[in-house]
Amino acid sequence: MEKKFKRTLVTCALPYANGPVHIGHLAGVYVPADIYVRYLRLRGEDVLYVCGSDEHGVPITIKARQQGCSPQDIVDKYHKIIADSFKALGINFDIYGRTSSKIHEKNASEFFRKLYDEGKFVTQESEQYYDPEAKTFLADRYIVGTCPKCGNENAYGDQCEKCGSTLSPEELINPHSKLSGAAPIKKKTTHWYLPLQDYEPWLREWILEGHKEWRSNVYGQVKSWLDGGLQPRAVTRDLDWGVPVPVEGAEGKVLYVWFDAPIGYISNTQELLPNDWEKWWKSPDTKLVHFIGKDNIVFHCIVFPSMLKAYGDGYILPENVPANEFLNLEGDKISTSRGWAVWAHEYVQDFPGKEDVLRYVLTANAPETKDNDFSWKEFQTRNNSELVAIFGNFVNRAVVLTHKYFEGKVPAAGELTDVDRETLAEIPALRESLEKNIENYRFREALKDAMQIARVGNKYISDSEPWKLAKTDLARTGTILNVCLQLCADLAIAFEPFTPFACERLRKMLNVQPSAKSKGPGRVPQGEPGPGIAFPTANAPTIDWEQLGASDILPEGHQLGEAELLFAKIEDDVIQKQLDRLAAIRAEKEAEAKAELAKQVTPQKEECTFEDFEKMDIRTATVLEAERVPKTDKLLKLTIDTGIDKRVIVSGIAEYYSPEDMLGKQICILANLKPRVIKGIESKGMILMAKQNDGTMRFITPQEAVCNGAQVG
Ligand code: B3M
Ligand code: ZN
Repeated sequence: MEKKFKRTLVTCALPYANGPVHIGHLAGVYVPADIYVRYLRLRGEDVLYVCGSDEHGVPITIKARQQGCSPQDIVDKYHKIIADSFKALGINFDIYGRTSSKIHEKNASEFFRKLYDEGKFVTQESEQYYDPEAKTFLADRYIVGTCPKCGNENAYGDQCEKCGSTLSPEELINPHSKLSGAAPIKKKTTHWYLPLQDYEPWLREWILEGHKEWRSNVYGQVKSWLDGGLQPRAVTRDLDWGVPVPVEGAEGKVLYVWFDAPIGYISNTQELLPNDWEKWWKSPDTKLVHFIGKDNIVFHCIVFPSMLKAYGDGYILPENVPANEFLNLEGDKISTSRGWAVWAHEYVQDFPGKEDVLRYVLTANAPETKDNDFSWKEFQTRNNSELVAIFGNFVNRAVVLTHKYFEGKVPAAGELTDVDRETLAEIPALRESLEKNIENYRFREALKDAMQIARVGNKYISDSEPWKLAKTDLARTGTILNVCLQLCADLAIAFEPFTPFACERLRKMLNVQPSAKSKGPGRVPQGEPGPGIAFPTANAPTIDWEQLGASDILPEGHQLGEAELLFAKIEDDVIQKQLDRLAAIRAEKEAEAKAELAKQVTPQKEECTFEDFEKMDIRTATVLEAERVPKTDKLLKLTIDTGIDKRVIVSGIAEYYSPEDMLGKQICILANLKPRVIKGIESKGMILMAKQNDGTMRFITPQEAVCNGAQVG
C-alpha cells in the first residue's frame, strides 16, 4: 500500500556558487524537479520547493585566488547569476537561499555541536599535506604537479583535468603548493569523523529492504557502497573558508562542505518559514524528495541520512531520491573548465521567449536511466517538428478556424460520430499514464503522454478537415471544432508542468484561468493586460487538472481570446551560431592538445654499441633540385650533391616543406642506406629529420655551411 502524505518537501541539489549552471544541471536536477512540483501543485497538493547556492568548498577559494578577489565576491557573483537564470526558466523555488547566510552558519554550527556533545563523532589523527612557507594545510586541490598518466604539468592532487584520471597527491610528479610553490610536507592534524559504519545495518534495512522501488541507478550505487563497507568520514577540514568548527582547539578548521551543504536545505526552509519549518522536516506526514545528479547519491542516501539519524529529534528521511545520470553535449562530456557547456544564463539571453523549448528538449531527452547527449540539431528538430508542427500547429488551426467560422465562440457540439468519441476517449487513458509516470519520476514518458494528446488532436483535425466542410455543413464543422477546442484545453492543462510559458499563452488564447488549486510561486503569473481586451477575461472559466480528459471543459458559446503563435520555428542560422561557438572551443582544445603532445618525448631506445653506430655513414649534402612526386601528397624527389656523387632521394617531407623550401639547403643524409624504389624512383639514402610527437618534422642542417660529403658522427 502506498503511504499517504499530507505534504511534499522537494529539494534540489544546491549548485556550487563558483560558476553558472548549465544544461547538464538543468536536465539532471532542476527541470525534472520543477515538473514534479508544478504537477503536485496542479493537483492541489501542499508543496514546499527548496534550493539555494552551495557557497563553501575548496574550488570557490581557488577561483577567488585566481581572480584576485575574496571567496565572498565569487559566491555573490554566481549566486545572482544562478538565481536569475532559474527564474528566467520558470524554475521558481519557494526559496533560493545561500549557505553563506548567518542563519545557515548558526544551524550548521549547532548541528555539529550537538553531535559533538553527544559523542557521535570520533577523532582521528592523520598526516596531511602542509605548505611550510604559507604555513597552512593544503587541500588536495591546492597541490599541483605533473600527471603520471598523461604528463600534464598542471594536474591537481585529486584529479587531472586533462586526462580525467583520479589522483592522490602522492602520485603527482614534482608536487608543489599552489599557494607558495613550495614542496608540501606531511604534518599531523586531527579531524572529526562520522563513523558511517555504525549506521550500515540501519541503512541496509531502510534502503535495501525498504526502498526497492528506488531507481536502479540509485539503489545500485547505495548497495555497492554498503557492500564495500563504510568507513568513518571526516566532517572537518583545515581551511579558512566555511563554517568554523565550533569547538575549542579547532582554530583554522571548518566544517567539510558536504557536512554543511545538506543542512542548507533545512536552513533555507527556516529562513522562509521561521515559525513553521518543523512540520516540513520533522513530521512523518511530510514526503521528502531530493532531486540530485548521480555524483551526489552517496551524500544524499548515506551521509546526510546518517547525520540526521545521529541527530535524532524526529528528522524525516527522503521518501525518494530520483537521481539522474549525466547529459553530454555534442558527444563530449560537459566541462566547466573547458567551457564545453551551454550555460543557462546565456541560453535565456540567446533564446528569449524560448525558455519552454529548452525545458521540453531537456525533458524529452532526459538522462533518467543512462547518460544522454544534447545536440543543437536535435534541439532544432524537436522544436520545429514537435512543438511547432504538432502542438502549435494543432492549437493554431483550431483557434483560427473558430475565429473564422464562429466569431471566436466555442461552437455547439452536435451529435458525436464514432471518430469524435474515440478521439475524446483517448485522453483519459493518456491522463492516467501521465499521472503515473510523473508520480514515479518518469518525466520523459510523462512528456510523451502529454505530446500524444497533441498528436491525437493533430490527426483528428487533419482527417476531419473542418475547413472543407464549412461551406456545406457548418453544424458538423462546429462539432469538429468543439472537439478540437476541448483537446486544446486538455493540452493547456497537461503541458503546464513541462512548458508553463506556452501554457500561459494558450490559456490566453482559450480565455481561461489557471487552476485555482495551484498555489505557491510555482504558479505562472498572468501576463500584463495589453491594449484592447485583456485575456483571460475577469470572469473566464478556470481550468483544473481534474477536468483533463472531460469533453466539456470549454462551454458552448465561450468567447476565445486572439490567436497567437504558440511556438516559432528555429532557423538554421541560429543553430549554426551555437555550433560555431562550440567548434571554436573544440579547435582551441585540439590545438592545445597537439602542442602538449609535441612537447612530449619518446623514451630512449635500447643501448647500442659504437660499432653499431659506426656502420651508419652520415654525410652532409646540398639540395640541387626539388620537385613533388606526381600523384602523392607527401613525397618530394630531391636531387642532391653528396660530395661523393649526385643522387636522388625520395623523402616524405612534402607536408612540411615545398620544393622551393628545399632548394639549395644543406641537409644531413644517411648515405649508405640500401637503395629502395619508391613510386618508380630509385631512392638512394635517407634525409635526417627531427620528428616531434605530434607528427611534425624538421630537417637537420649544419649550424654553419660545410663542404658536401663531410662525415657526421
Ligand atoms: N553542491 C552540487 C554538485 O555536486 C553540490 C550539491 C550539494 S547538495 C546539498 O555539483
Ligand atoms: Zn593526466
